[in-house]
Amino acid sequence: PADDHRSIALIGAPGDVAAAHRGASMGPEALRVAGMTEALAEIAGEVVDWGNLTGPSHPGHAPVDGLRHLPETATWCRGVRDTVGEALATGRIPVLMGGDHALSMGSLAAASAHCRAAGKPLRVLWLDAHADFNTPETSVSGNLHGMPVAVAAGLGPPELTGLSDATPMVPAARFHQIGVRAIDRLEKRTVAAHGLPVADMREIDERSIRPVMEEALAHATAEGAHLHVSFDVDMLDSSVAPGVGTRVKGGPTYREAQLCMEMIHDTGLLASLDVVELNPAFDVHNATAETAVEMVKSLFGERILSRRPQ
Ligand code: 4U7
Ligand code: MN
Ligand code: MN
Ligand code: MN
Repeated sequence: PADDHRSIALIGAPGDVAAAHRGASMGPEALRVAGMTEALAEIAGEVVDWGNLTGPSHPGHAPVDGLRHLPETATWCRGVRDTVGEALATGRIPVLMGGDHALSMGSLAAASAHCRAAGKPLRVLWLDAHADFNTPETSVSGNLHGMPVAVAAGLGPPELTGLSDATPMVPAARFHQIGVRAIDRLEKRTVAAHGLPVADMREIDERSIRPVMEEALAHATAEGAHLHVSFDVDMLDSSVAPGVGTRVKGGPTYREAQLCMEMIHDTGLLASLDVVELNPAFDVHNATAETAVEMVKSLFGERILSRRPQ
């Protein structure tokens, strides 16, 4: 597919109210310091940094009915939804810089409304160590950054499942998850009950990244879908990405993850992106932010040689 040169809207969302550890609120600035804007300008063409959204800071409350900071999370997600929606409506590719992963409920709400209005199929690639498929009933933490996929699929509190113009925003079958290696005991049952398509690390180990990604991308390619990529930086093995709130060993190597990104670019379908869960409070000399920027460069077409390998 031909490279399209739609302009990119960089949107900072410094919200960490839905995470276990504070500090993801420093993510957008750390990504800028690591050169996100310049990298995108060089590879993808026109980039405009729309600055940071504002929203509630972390109140430090205990969970209520199995959910922590529901009103604050909903406020952040509405802001993200409206701004990502504006970027899509004006023909731009929104790149959301989080912030915690609950913010993706806002970008998915926008992407799904946009696709419904345009009559376009939506596919979501969820790159994460976690399935993020908890509900208030299954969650051990009550933290909403562990629930965005379930919410998008219609499970959870109405304040969130109703963020878009239809419920579910994105049916479970339209997700593909890559890199998963930590699912909670009860969460596993929900994943099975709803048939969430998960390529876990064992599958990647046994089959290797390329066929797994080819399969995950085949549906989007066949449909000419709007492809939304939600990149939770903790997808990367914790040795290459220490700067996240929930580190998990046994993840994709730097090159395996970069190959995922290169293959996504080659589809020509990337239409919206989240980069979330970077937590500079845990990082070492901003190295995880720099790695995340390298991954985003590959997503937008940076390659080792200028020719495509056979
Ligand atoms: B992330 C967890 F219990 N499953 O629900 C939970 F292990 O957005 C972690 O993927 C969720 O980083 C991780 O709290 C959320 C936990
Ligand atoms: Mn995660
Ligand atoms: Mn599939
Ligand atoms: Mn996540």
